[in-house]
Amino acid sequence: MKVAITSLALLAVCAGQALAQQASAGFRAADLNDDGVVTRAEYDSALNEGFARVDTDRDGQFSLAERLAVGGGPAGGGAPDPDANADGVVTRAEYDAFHGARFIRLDLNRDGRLLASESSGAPR
Ligand SMILES: [Ca+2]
Ligand SMILES: [Ca+2]
Ligand SMILES: [Ca+2]
Repeated sequence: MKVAITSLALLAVCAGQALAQQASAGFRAADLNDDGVVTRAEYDSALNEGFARVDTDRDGQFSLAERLAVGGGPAGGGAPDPDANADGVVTRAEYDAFHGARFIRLDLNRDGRLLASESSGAPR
């Protein structure tokens, strides 16, 4: 009986870890120095990286084609969309405003840093 309880507990712990790992893949990518905290500087550098990854023609904005190429594009169903003026193009200003607001939303205790427990992801 004791064995059964132990393995159940173990199972629960493993499931919890799997969930945490799943949720924090983006977080770990943004946490450059691996200290379990994503500072605003680390977040911004992840933003730059993310922007460069999508902006393949390097014109400083995401065209609809560029967004679709990375599986993005206009968000449906009321999901948050960085394209604030809905013209199909995400400018760097729209991108920064969107993710800046996201950082503030994720930073639950308002200390300017994201903890793994606060964040479920890095900038997209
Ligand atoms: Ca860090
Ligand atoms: Ca572009
Ligand atoms: Ca726009």
